[in-house]
Amino acid sequence: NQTDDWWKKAVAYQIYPRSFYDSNNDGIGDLNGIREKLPYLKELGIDFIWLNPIYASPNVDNGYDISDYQAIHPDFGTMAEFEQLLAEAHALDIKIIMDLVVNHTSDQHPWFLEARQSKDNPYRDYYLWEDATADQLPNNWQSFFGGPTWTYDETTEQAYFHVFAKEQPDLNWKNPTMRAAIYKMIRWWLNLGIDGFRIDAISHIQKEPWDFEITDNQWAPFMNVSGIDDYMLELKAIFDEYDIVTVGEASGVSSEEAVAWTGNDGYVNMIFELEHCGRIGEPGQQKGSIPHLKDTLTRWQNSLADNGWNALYLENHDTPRSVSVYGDGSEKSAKALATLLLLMKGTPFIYQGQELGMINYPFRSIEEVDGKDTLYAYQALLEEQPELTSEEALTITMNWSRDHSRTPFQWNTEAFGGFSKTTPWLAVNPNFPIINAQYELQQPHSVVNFYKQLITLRKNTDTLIHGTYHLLLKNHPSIYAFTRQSDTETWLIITNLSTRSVTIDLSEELTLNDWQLILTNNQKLSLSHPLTLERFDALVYRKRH
Ligand code: TEU
Ligand code: CA
Repeated sequence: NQTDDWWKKAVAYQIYPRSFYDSNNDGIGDLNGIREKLPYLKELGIDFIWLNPIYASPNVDNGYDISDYQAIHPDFGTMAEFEQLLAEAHALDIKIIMDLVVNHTSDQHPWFLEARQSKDNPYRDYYLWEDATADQLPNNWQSFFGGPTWTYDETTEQAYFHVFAKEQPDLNWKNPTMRAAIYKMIRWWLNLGIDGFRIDAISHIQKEPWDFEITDNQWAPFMNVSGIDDYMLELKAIFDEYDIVTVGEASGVSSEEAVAWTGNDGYVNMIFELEHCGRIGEPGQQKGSIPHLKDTLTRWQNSLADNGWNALYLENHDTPRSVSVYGDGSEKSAKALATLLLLMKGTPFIYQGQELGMINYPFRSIEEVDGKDTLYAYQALLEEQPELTSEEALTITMNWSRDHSRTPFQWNTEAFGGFSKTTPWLAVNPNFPIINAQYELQQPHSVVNFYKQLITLRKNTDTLIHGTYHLLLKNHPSIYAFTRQSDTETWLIITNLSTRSVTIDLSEELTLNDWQLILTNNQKLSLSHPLTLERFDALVYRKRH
Protein backbone atom coordinates (compact mmCIF):
# COMPACT_ATOMS: atom_id res chain seq x y z
CA ASN A 1 0.00 0.00 0.00
CA GLN A 2 1.54 3.26 -1.22
CA THR A 3 0.13 5.37 1.59
CA ASP A 4 2.11 3.28 4.07
CA ASP A 5 5.52 4.32 2.78
CA TRP A 6 7.42 5.46 5.88
CA TRP A 7 9.19 8.28 4.06
CA LYS A 8 5.89 10.00 3.27
CA LYS A 9 5.31 10.61 6.96
CA ALA A 10 8.93 11.46 7.64
CA VAL A 11 10.65 14.79 8.23
CA ALA A 12 14.18 14.94 6.86
CA TYR A 13 17.18 17.00 7.95
CA GLN A 14 20.14 17.82 5.74
CA ILE A 15 23.56 17.87 7.39
CA TYR A 16 26.54 19.55 5.78
CA PRO A 17 29.11 17.65 7.86
CA ARG A 18 31.92 20.14 7.40
CA SER A 19 29.84 22.80 9.17
CA PHE A 20 27.69 20.93 11.68
CA TYR A 21 29.78 20.21 14.77
CA ASP A 22 33.55 19.88 15.25
CA SER A 23 34.20 17.27 17.95
CA ASN A 24 38.02 17.31 17.86
CA ASN A 25 38.59 21.04 17.44
CA ASP A 26 40.45 21.10 14.14
CA GLY A 27 38.00 23.62 12.70
CA ILE A 28 36.12 21.07 10.57
CA GLY A 29 32.85 19.38 11.47
CA ASP A 30 33.04 15.59 11.70
CA LEU A 31 31.17 12.31 12.16
CA ASN A 32 31.67 12.15 15.92
CA GLY A 33 30.29 15.67 16.03
CA ILE A 34 27.13 14.54 14.27
CA ARG A 35 26.88 11.55 16.63
CA GLU A 36 27.11 13.84 19.67
CA LYS A 37 24.27 15.95 18.33
CA LEU A 38 21.84 13.14 17.51
CA PRO A 39 19.82 13.87 20.67
CA TYR A 40 19.26 17.41 19.39
CA LEU A 41 17.86 16.02 16.13
CA LYS A 42 15.74 13.53 18.02
CA GLU A 43 14.27 16.31 20.13
CA LEU A 44 13.51 18.28 16.99
CA GLY A 45 11.52 15.31 15.64
CA ILE A 46 13.72 14.31 12.73
CA ASP A 47 13.15 10.89 11.10
CA PHE A 48 16.01 10.76 8.66
CA ILE A 49 19.21 12.60 7.89
CA TRP A 50 20.75 13.26 4.50
CA LEU A 51 24.52 13.56 4.82
CA ASN A 52 26.40 15.60 2.23
CA PRO A 53 29.48 13.70 0.92
CA ILE A 54 31.90 12.37 3.54
CA TYR A 55 34.06 10.30 1.18
CA ALA A 56 37.74 10.61 0.36
CA SER A 57 38.14 13.70 -1.78
CA PRO A 58 40.68 16.37 -2.77
CA ASN A 59 37.86 18.82 -1.94
CA VAL A 60 37.92 20.86 -5.11
CA ASP A 61 34.11 20.91 -4.78
CA ASN A 62 33.84 20.16 -1.06
CA GLY A 63 33.50 16.42 -1.32
CA TYR A 64 31.55 16.26 -4.59
CA ASP A 65 34.83 15.25 -6.23
CA ILE A 66 35.26 11.73 -4.88
CA SER A 67 38.59 9.90 -5.10
CA ASP A 68 37.45 6.77 -3.22
CA TYR A 69 33.76 5.92 -2.88
CA GLN A 70 34.37 3.42 -0.09
CA ALA A 71 36.60 5.48 2.17
CA ILE A 72 35.75 8.20 4.68
CA HIS A 73 37.64 11.48 4.35
CA PRO A 74 40.02 11.70 7.34
CA ASP A 75 38.68 15.22 8.06
CA PHE A 76 35.39 13.56 8.99
CA GLY A 77 36.70 10.44 10.75
CA THR A 78 36.93 6.73 10.00
CA MET A 79 34.69 3.99 8.64
CA ALA A 80 34.38 2.60 12.19
CA GLU A 81 33.14 6.02 13.33
CA PHE A 82 30.67 6.10 10.49
CA GLU A 83 29.30 2.70 11.52
CA GLN A 84 29.04 3.90 15.10
CA LEU A 85 27.11 6.98 13.94
CA LEU A 86 24.75 4.79 11.92
CA ALA A 87 24.21 2.41 14.84
CA GLU A 88 23.48 5.20 17.31
CA ALA A 89 21.16 6.93 14.89
CA HIS A 90 19.28 3.68 14.34
CA ALA A 91 19.03 3.14 18.08
CA LEU A 92 17.24 6.51 18.22
CA ASP A 93 15.06 5.52 15.29
CA ILE A 94 16.73 8.02 12.97
CA LYS A 95 17.68 6.82 9.50
CA ILE A 96 20.64 8.06 7.46
CA ILE A 97 20.85 8.51 3.71
CA MET A 98 24.10 9.27 1.91
CA ASP A 99 24.97 11.43 -1.06
CA LEU A 100 25.52 9.27 -4.14
CA VAL A 101 27.72 11.16 -6.61
CA VAL A 102 27.91 9.14 -9.81
CA ASN A 103 27.75 11.66 -12.63
CA HIS A 104 31.48 12.21 -12.12
CA THR A 105 34.46 11.32 -9.96
CA SER A 106 37.47 13.30 -8.86
CA ASP A 107 40.32 13.52 -11.35
CA GLN A 108 42.32 11.89 -8.53
CA HIS A 109 40.12 8.77 -8.49
CA PRO A 110 42.25 5.71 -9.41
CA TRP A 111 39.95 5.08 -12.39
CA PHE A 112 40.73 8.48 -13.86
CA LEU A 113 44.44 8.30 -12.99
CA GLU A 114 44.50 5.07 -14.99
CA ALA A 115 42.26 6.37 -17.76
CA ARG A 116 44.46 9.34 -18.52
CA GLN A 117 47.58 7.15 -18.94
CA SER A 118 46.86 6.07 -22.50
CA LYS A 119 44.14 5.66 -25.08
CA ASP A 120 44.15 1.88 -24.67
CA ASN A 121 44.11 1.83 -20.88
CA PRO A 122 41.34 -0.50 -19.65
CA TYR A 123 39.80 2.41 -17.71
CA ARG A 124 39.96 4.86 -20.62
CA ASP A 125 36.33 4.26 -21.54
CA TYR A 126 35.10 4.86 -17.97
CA TYR A 127 35.21 8.55 -18.98
CA LEU A 128 34.36 10.60 -22.07
CA TRP A 129 37.29 11.36 -24.39
CA GLU A 130 37.40 12.96 -27.83
CA ASP A 131 40.16 14.04 -30.20
CA ALA A 132 41.10 17.66 -29.68
CA THR A 133 43.90 20.17 -29.68
CA ALA A 134 44.66 22.79 -27.07
CA ASP A 135 42.76 25.42 -29.13
CA GLN A 136 40.22 23.20 -30.82
CA LEU A 137 37.90 21.49 -28.34
CA PRO A 138 35.27 18.96 -29.56
CA ASN A 139 32.44 21.50 -29.16
CA ASN A 140 31.66 24.80 -27.45
CA TRP A 141 29.49 23.58 -24.55
CA GLN A 142 29.93 25.41 -21.27
CA SER A 143 30.14 23.83 -17.82
CA PHE A 144 27.97 24.70 -14.80
CA PHE A 145 30.95 26.11 -12.93
CA GLY A 146 32.05 28.24 -15.90
CA GLY A 147 34.47 27.58 -18.75
CA PRO A 148 34.33 24.78 -21.34
CA THR A 149 33.01 21.29 -20.58
CA TRP A 150 36.23 19.97 -22.13
CA THR A 151 39.74 19.90 -20.75
CA TYR A 152 42.59 19.09 -23.11
CA ASP A 153 45.03 16.41 -22.02
CA GLU A 154 48.50 16.68 -23.57
CA THR A 155 49.62 13.12 -22.88
CA THR A 156 47.07 11.53 -25.20
CA GLU A 157 46.13 14.58 -27.28
CA GLN A 158 42.47 14.22 -26.45
CA ALA A 159 40.06 16.17 -24.24
CA TYR A 160 37.83 14.78 -21.48
CA PHE A 161 34.32 15.95 -20.69
CA HIS A 162 33.01 17.47 -17.42
CA VAL A 163 29.78 19.33 -16.64
CA PHE A 164 31.24 20.71 -13.39
CA ALA A 165 34.89 21.58 -12.61
CA LYS A 166 37.74 20.18 -14.68
CA GLU A 167 38.73 18.19 -11.58
CA GLN A 168 35.35 16.38 -11.84
CA PRO A 169 35.50 14.28 -15.05
CA ASP A 170 32.11 12.82 -16.05
CA LEU A 171 31.71 9.07 -15.99
CA ASN A 172 30.75 7.36 -19.25
CA TRP A 173 27.40 5.75 -18.47
CA LYS A 174 27.34 4.07 -21.87
CA ASN A 175 30.06 1.75 -20.62
CA PRO A 176 28.51 -1.35 -18.96
CA THR A 177 31.74 -2.21 -17.12
CA MET A 178 31.78 1.24 -15.55
CA ARG A 179 28.11 0.89 -14.57
CA ALA A 180 28.75 -2.50 -13.01
CA ALA A 181 31.55 -0.99 -10.90
CA ILE A 182 29.21 1.78 -9.70
CA TYR A 183 26.44 -0.72 -8.93
CA LYS A 184 28.83 -2.81 -6.90
CA MET A 185 29.74 0.24 -4.85
CA ILE A 186 26.04 1.09 -4.34
CA ARG A 187 25.33 -2.40 -3.02
CA TRP A 188 28.32 -2.20 -0.73
CA TRP A 189 26.85 0.85 1.02
CA LEU A 190 23.34 -0.55 1.11
CA ASN A 191 24.63 -3.81 2.58
CA LEU A 192 26.33 -1.79 5.29
CA GLY A 193 22.85 -0.82 6.42
CA ILE A 194 22.39 2.77 5.27
CA ASP A 195 18.81 3.83 4.59
CA GLY A 196 19.07 5.22 1.09
CA PHE A 197 20.60 7.88 -1.12
CA ARG A 198 20.25 11.44 -2.23
CA ILE A 199 21.48 11.05 -5.78
CA ASP A 200 23.58 13.94 -6.94
CA ALA A 201 23.18 15.59 -10.35
CA ILE A 202 21.62 12.38 -11.67
CA SER A 203 19.76 14.08 -14.52
CA HIS A 204 23.11 14.83 -16.21
CA ILE A 205 24.43 11.27 -16.70
CA GLN A 206 23.18 11.03 -20.29
CA LYS A 207 24.56 13.46 -22.91
CA GLU A 208 23.39 14.48 -26.37
CA PRO A 209 25.69 13.64 -29.33
CA TRP A 210 28.66 16.02 -29.38
CA ASP A 211 27.38 17.73 -32.55
CA PHE A 212 23.99 18.55 -30.94
CA GLU A 213 23.11 22.14 -31.66
CA ILE A 214 22.28 24.35 -28.68
CA THR A 215 19.35 26.67 -29.29
CA ASP A 216 17.66 28.34 -26.30
CA ASN A 217 18.91 26.41 -23.27
CA GLN A 218 22.68 26.13 -22.98
CA TRP A 219 22.38 23.22 -20.49
CA ALA A 220 20.07 21.17 -22.75
CA PRO A 221 22.85 18.83 -24.01
CA PHE A 222 23.12 17.21 -20.58
CA MET A 223 19.77 17.87 -18.88
CA ASN A 224 17.56 14.78 -18.64
CA VAL A 225 18.52 13.67 -22.14
CA SER A 226 16.52 10.82 -23.65
CA GLY A 227 18.03 7.42 -23.07
CA ILE A 228 18.61 8.22 -19.40
CA ASP A 229 15.66 5.96 -18.50
CA ASP A 230 17.70 2.83 -19.26
CA TYR A 231 20.23 3.74 -16.59
CA MET A 232 17.57 4.89 -14.14
CA LEU A 233 15.78 1.54 -14.49
CA GLU A 234 18.99 -0.31 -13.70
CA LEU A 235 19.45 1.81 -10.60
CA LYS A 236 15.83 1.28 -9.62
CA ALA A 237 16.24 -2.49 -9.86
CA ILE A 238 18.98 -2.30 -7.23
CA PHE A 239 17.09 0.13 -5.01
CA ASP A 240 14.02 -2.11 -5.11
CA GLU A 241 15.94 -4.91 -3.43
CA TYR A 242 16.26 -2.81 -0.27
CA ASP A 243 13.88 -1.03 2.11
CA ILE A 244 15.30 2.42 1.52
CA VAL A 245 14.39 5.92 0.42
CA THR A 246 15.85 7.48 -2.72
CA VAL A 247 15.82 11.15 -3.62
CA GLY A 248 17.16 12.21 -6.99
CA GLU A 249 18.59 15.67 -7.53
CA ALA A 250 17.06 16.07 -10.96
CA SER A 251 17.25 19.53 -12.44
CA GLY A 252 15.81 19.58 -15.93
CA VAL A 253 13.15 16.98 -15.12
CA SER A 254 9.87 18.83 -15.59
CA SER A 255 6.92 18.60 -13.23
CA GLU A 256 5.13 16.45 -15.84
CA GLU A 257 8.11 14.13 -16.27
CA ALA A 258 8.41 13.88 -12.50
CA VAL A 259 5.37 11.61 -12.49
CA ALA A 260 7.36 8.96 -14.34
CA TRP A 261 10.38 9.57 -12.13
CA THR A 262 8.56 9.37 -8.78
CA GLY A 263 5.15 7.76 -9.38
CA ASN A 264 4.17 4.10 -9.30
CA ASP A 265 7.21 2.23 -10.63
CA GLY A 266 9.19 5.47 -10.69
CA TYR A 267 12.99 5.32 -10.66
CA VAL A 268 13.23 7.00 -7.26
CA ASN A 269 10.83 7.87 -4.44
CA MET A 270 11.06 11.62 -4.95
CA ILE A 271 13.18 14.27 -6.63
CA PHE A 272 14.54 17.68 -5.79
CA GLU A 273 13.40 20.09 -8.47
CA LEU A 274 15.50 23.23 -8.89
CA GLU A 275 12.92 25.45 -10.57
CA HIS A 276 11.52 27.25 -7.56
CA CYS A 277 14.89 28.64 -6.47
CA GLY A 278 16.15 29.05 -10.02
CA ARG A 279 15.63 32.77 -10.36
CA ILE A 280 17.51 33.94 -7.29
CA GLY A 281 20.61 35.77 -8.36
CA GLU A 282 19.54 36.57 -11.86
CA PRO A 283 20.14 40.24 -12.61
CA GLY A 284 17.68 42.34 -10.61
CA GLN A 285 16.55 39.25 -8.75
CA GLN A 286 18.24 39.72 -5.40
CA LYS A 287 15.18 38.61 -3.46
CA GLY A 288 13.24 35.51 -4.30
CA SER A 289 10.06 36.33 -6.18
CA ILE A 290 7.01 35.23 -4.20
CA PRO A 291 4.75 34.82 -7.27
CA HIS A 292 7.44 32.62 -8.85
CA LEU A 293 7.70 30.57 -5.65
CA LYS A 294 3.93 30.10 -5.44
CA ASP A 295 3.51 29.26 -9.12
CA THR A 296 6.36 26.79 -9.23
CA LEU A 297 5.60 24.94 -6.02
CA THR A 298 1.91 24.79 -6.89
CA ARG A 299 2.63 23.39 -10.34
CA TRP A 300 4.71 20.61 -8.71
CA GLN A 301 2.06 19.99 -6.03
CA ASN A 302 -0.62 19.62 -8.69
CA SER A 303 1.44 17.56 -11.07
CA LEU A 304 2.23 14.94 -8.41
CA ALA A 305 -1.17 15.12 -6.70
CA ASP A 306 -2.29 11.58 -7.53
CA ASN A 307 0.84 9.81 -8.65
CA GLY A 308 4.35 10.63 -7.44
CA TRP A 309 5.69 12.45 -4.44
CA ASN A 310 7.40 15.79 -3.78
CA ALA A 311 10.61 16.45 -1.89
CA LEU A 312 10.08 19.86 -0.26
CA TYR A 313 12.86 22.31 0.55
CA LEU A 314 13.49 26.04 0.70
CA GLU A 315 17.25 25.98 1.06
CA ASN A 316 20.24 23.64 0.87
CA HIS A 317 24.03 23.74 0.73
CA ASP A 318 23.90 25.25 -2.79
CA THR A 319 21.55 28.16 -2.05
CA PRO A 320 21.47 31.26 0.10
CA ARG A 321 19.45 31.14 3.33
CA SER A 322 15.70 31.15 2.63
CA VAL A 323 14.95 33.65 5.39
CA SER A 324 17.23 36.13 3.58
CA VAL A 325 15.81 35.31 0.14
CA TYR A 326 12.04 35.13 0.76
CA GLY A 327 11.94 36.70 4.22
CA ASP A 328 13.41 39.81 5.80
CA GLY A 329 15.87 37.99 8.04
CA SER A 330 13.46 38.18 10.98
CA GLU A 331 12.38 35.34 13.24
CA LYS A 332 8.86 35.96 12.17
CA SER A 333 9.61 35.45 8.50
CA ALA A 334 11.56 32.29 9.37
CA LYS A 335 8.41 30.95 11.03
CA ALA A 336 6.17 31.88 8.09
CA LEU A 337 8.50 29.97 5.75
CA ALA A 338 8.60 27.01 8.14
CA THR A 339 4.80 26.89 8.04
CA LEU A 340 4.84 26.54 4.25
CA LEU A 341 7.64 23.99 4.19
CA LEU A 342 6.14 21.69 6.80
CA LEU A 343 2.50 21.85 5.72
CA MET A 344 2.68 21.36 1.97
CA LYS A 345 2.31 17.87 0.53
CA GLY A 346 5.60 16.00 0.30
CA THR A 347 8.57 15.10 2.45
CA PRO A 348 10.06 18.25 3.99
CA PHE A 349 13.84 18.65 4.13
CA ILE A 350 15.14 21.08 6.75
CA TYR A 351 18.65 22.31 6.02
CA GLN A 352 20.85 22.62 9.11
CA GLY A 353 20.41 25.99 10.80
CA GLN A 354 17.18 26.74 8.94
CA GLU A 355 15.34 25.65 12.09
CA LEU A 356 17.17 28.43 13.96
CA GLY A 357 16.37 31.07 11.37
CA MET A 358 20.05 31.34 10.35
CA ILE A 359 20.48 34.12 7.78
CA ASN A 360 22.97 34.97 5.04
CA TYR A 361 26.54 35.82 6.02
CA PRO A 362 27.58 39.48 5.66
CA PHE A 363 30.49 38.97 3.27
CA ARG A 364 32.73 42.04 3.09
CA SER A 365 35.45 40.80 0.76
CA ILE A 366 35.97 38.06 -1.82
CA GLU A 367 38.77 36.66 0.40
CA GLU A 368 36.07 35.38 2.76
CA VAL A 369 34.52 33.25 0.02
CA ASP A 370 35.23 29.52 -0.40
CA GLY A 371 32.83 28.28 -3.10
CA LYS A 372 34.55 27.58 -6.41
CA ASP A 373 31.57 28.59 -8.51
CA THR A 374 31.20 31.85 -6.57
CA LEU A 375 34.85 32.76 -7.08
CA TYR A 376 34.57 31.98 -10.78
CA ALA A 377 31.39 34.03 -11.17
CA TYR A 378 32.99 36.99 -9.38
CA GLN A 379 36.00 36.97 -11.72
CA ALA A 380 33.80 36.53 -14.78
CA LEU A 381 31.59 39.43 -13.72
CA LEU A 382 34.56 41.76 -13.29
CA GLU A 383 35.88 40.78 -16.72
CA GLU A 384 32.50 41.26 -18.41
CA GLN A 385 31.71 44.54 -16.67
CA PRO A 386 35.01 46.27 -15.88
CA GLU A 387 33.12 49.38 -14.78
CA LEU A 388 31.96 47.57 -11.64
CA THR A 389 33.83 48.21 -8.40
CA SER A 390 34.92 45.13 -6.47
CA GLU A 391 32.26 45.94 -3.83
CA GLU A 392 29.53 46.01 -6.48
CA ALA A 393 30.74 42.77 -8.04
CA LEU A 394 30.81 41.16 -4.60
CA THR A 395 27.26 42.26 -3.82
CA ILE A 396 25.93 40.90 -7.09
CA THR A 397 27.82 37.62 -6.78
CA MET A 398 26.82 37.07 -3.17
CA ASN A 399 23.10 37.26 -3.96
CA TRP A 400 23.14 33.57 -4.69
CA SER A 401 26.45 32.30 -3.32
CA ARG A 402 26.60 28.80 -1.85
CA ASP A 403 28.75 30.06 1.00
CA HIS A 404 25.83 31.63 2.89
CA SER A 405 24.44 28.26 3.84
CA ARG A 406 27.82 26.67 4.50
CA THR A 407 28.89 28.79 7.49
CA PRO A 408 29.16 26.79 10.73
CA PHE A 409 26.06 25.82 12.68
CA GLN A 410 25.43 28.12 15.63
CA TRP A 411 25.14 25.99 18.78
CA ASN A 412 25.54 28.48 21.63
CA THR A 413 27.02 31.83 22.72
CA GLU A 414 30.59 30.55 23.18
CA ALA A 415 33.45 31.46 20.84
CA PHE A 416 32.77 30.42 17.21
CA GLY A 417 29.16 29.81 18.17
CA GLY A 418 30.18 26.64 19.99
CA PHE A 419 30.87 24.95 16.64
CA SER A 420 34.56 24.47 17.44
CA LYS A 421 37.19 25.75 19.83
CA THR A 422 39.48 26.69 16.91
CA THR A 423 38.96 29.07 13.99
CA PRO A 424 36.59 27.16 11.70
CA TRP A 425 37.24 26.47 8.00
CA LEU A 426 34.58 29.09 7.12
CA ALA A 427 33.68 32.06 9.33
CA VAL A 428 30.77 31.89 11.78
CA ASN A 429 28.02 34.44 11.26
CA PRO A 430 28.60 37.23 13.84
CA ASN A 431 24.94 37.03 14.88
CA PHE A 432 25.53 33.77 16.79
CA PRO A 433 24.99 35.39 20.23
CA ILE A 434 21.29 35.76 19.37
CA ILE A 435 20.73 33.08 16.75
CA ASN A 436 21.85 29.80 18.32
CA ALA A 437 20.34 26.47 19.31
CA GLN A 438 20.91 26.59 23.05
CA TYR A 439 19.34 30.01 23.56
CA GLU A 440 16.43 29.32 21.23
CA LEU A 441 15.58 26.00 22.85
CA GLN A 442 15.03 27.91 26.11
CA GLN A 443 12.75 30.51 24.52
CA PRO A 444 9.18 29.24 24.09
CA HIS A 445 8.53 31.48 21.06
CA SER A 446 11.81 30.91 19.25
CA VAL A 447 12.13 29.74 15.66
CA VAL A 448 13.39 26.31 16.72
CA ASN A 449 10.42 25.74 19.02
CA PHE A 450 8.07 26.78 16.23
CA TYR A 451 9.70 24.16 14.00
CA LYS A 452 9.20 21.57 16.74
CA GLN A 453 5.51 22.42 16.95
CA LEU A 454 5.08 22.18 13.19
CA ILE A 455 6.92 18.88 12.98
CA THR A 456 4.75 17.37 15.72
CA LEU A 457 1.61 18.72 14.12
CA ARG A 458 2.50 17.30 10.74
CA LYS A 459 3.48 13.90 12.02
CA ASN A 460 0.26 13.50 13.98
CA THR A 461 -2.07 14.66 11.23
CA ASP A 462 -2.83 12.33 8.36
CA THR A 463 -4.50 15.11 6.36
CA LEU A 464 -1.26 17.12 6.41
CA ILE A 465 0.56 14.12 4.93
CA HIS A 466 -1.92 12.74 2.40
CA GLY A 467 -4.59 15.44 2.09
CA THR A 468 -5.05 17.27 -1.20
CA TYR A 469 -3.42 20.68 -1.82
CA HIS A 470 -5.40 23.59 -3.17
CA LEU A 471 -3.95 27.08 -3.70
CA LEU A 472 -6.02 30.13 -2.67
CA LEU A 473 -5.66 33.73 -3.90
CA LYS A 474 -3.66 32.50 -6.86
CA ASN A 475 -2.78 35.94 -8.18
CA HIS A 476 -1.98 37.68 -4.91
CA PRO A 477 1.60 39.01 -5.00
CA SER A 478 2.52 38.27 -1.37
CA ILE A 479 -0.09 36.02 0.24
CA TYR A 480 0.75 32.34 0.00
CA ALA A 481 -2.36 30.50 1.17
CA PHE A 482 -3.62 26.97 0.57
CA THR A 483 -5.79 24.24 1.98
CA ARG A 484 -5.06 20.60 2.72
CA GLN A 485 -8.14 18.46 2.68
CA SER A 486 -9.31 14.92 3.45
CA ASP A 487 -12.73 13.35 3.94
CA THR A 488 -12.76 14.26 7.60
CA GLU A 489 -11.22 17.73 7.79
CA THR A 490 -9.76 20.75 6.01
CA TRP A 491 -6.66 22.68 7.04
CA LEU A 492 -6.18 26.28 6.00
CA ILE A 493 -2.69 27.75 5.84
CA ILE A 494 -2.27 31.49 5.24
CA THR A 495 1.05 33.34 5.14
CA ASN A 496 1.86 36.93 4.28
CA LEU A 497 5.33 36.86 2.69
CA SER A 498 5.79 40.59 2.79
CA THR A 499 7.05 43.35 5.08
CA ARG A 500 3.72 45.16 4.73
CA SER A 501 0.37 44.52 6.32
CA VAL A 502 -2.14 43.19 3.80
CA THR A 503 -5.91 42.86 3.82
CA ILE A 504 -7.40 39.93 1.95
CA ASP A 505 -10.87 38.74 1.13
CA LEU A 506 -11.44 35.01 1.06
CA SER A 507 -15.24 35.22 0.91
CA GLU A 508 -15.34 33.66 -2.54
CA GLU A 509 -13.16 30.75 -1.49
CA LEU A 510 -14.28 29.94 2.08
CA THR A 511 -17.17 30.16 4.49
CA LEU A 512 -16.39 31.46 7.94
CA ASN A 513 -17.91 28.87 10.24
CA ASP A 514 -16.14 26.26 12.38
CA TRP A 515 -12.52 27.26 11.74
CA GLN A 516 -10.31 26.74 14.74
CA LEU A 517 -6.95 28.50 14.97
CA ILE A 518 -4.29 25.85 15.62
CA LEU A 519 -0.98 27.67 15.22
CA THR A 520 0.29 31.19 14.48
CA ASN A 521 3.52 33.17 14.67
CA ASN A 522 1.76 36.34 15.78
CA GLN A 523 -1.76 37.35 16.56
CA LYS A 524 -4.65 35.17 17.57
CA LEU A 525 -6.81 36.07 14.57
CA SER A 526 -10.12 34.37 14.06
CA LEU A 527 -11.05 33.98 10.43
CA SER A 528 -13.04 36.90 9.03
CA HIS A 529 -13.89 38.59 5.72
CA PRO A 530 -11.93 40.74 5.18
CA LEU A 531 -8.85 39.59 7.08
CA THR A 532 -5.86 41.82 7.82
CA LEU A 533 -2.46 40.18 8.13
CA GLU A 534 0.58 41.90 9.57
CA ARG A 535 4.05 41.48 8.03
CA PHE A 536 5.02 37.80 7.73
CA ASP A 537 1.98 36.59 9.63
CA ALA A 538 1.37 32.86 9.40
CA LEU A 539 -1.91 31.28 10.45
CA VAL A 540 -3.00 27.66 10.52
CA TYR A 541 -6.67 26.77 10.98
CA ARG A 542 -8.56 23.49 11.04
CA LYS A 543 -12.18 22.63 10.35
CA ARG A 544 -13.64 19.20 10.98
CA HIS A 545 -16.28 18.14 8.50
O1 TEU B 1 24.58 20.22 -7.56
C1 TEU B 1 24.22 20.00 -8.86
C2 TEU B 1 23.57 21.15 -9.48
O2 TEU B 1 23.31 22.14 -8.89
C3 TEU B 1 23.31 20.93 -10.88
O3 TEU B 1 22.90 19.62 -11.03
C4 TEU B 1 22.30 21.85 -11.45
O4 TEU B 1 21.54 21.14 -12.33
C5 TEU B 1 22.92 22.93 -12.23
O5 TEU B 1 23.65 23.76 -11.37
C6 TEU B 1 21.91 23.73 -13.03
O6 TEU B 1 21.06 24.49 -12.26
C7 TEU B 1 25.15 19.12 -6.96
C8 TEU B 1 25.57 19.45 -5.56
O7 TEU B 1 24.44 19.78 -4.80
C9 TEU B 1 26.61 20.52 -5.60
O8 TEU B 1 27.02 20.92 -4.31
C10 TEU B 1 27.81 19.99 -6.38
O9 TEU B 1 28.75 21.02 -6.54
C11 TEU B 1 27.40 19.46 -7.74
O10 TEU B 1 26.26 18.61 -7.67
C12 TEU B 1 28.51 18.66 -8.36
O11 TEU B 1 28.61 17.42 -7.75
CA1 CA C 1 36.89 18.03 13.38
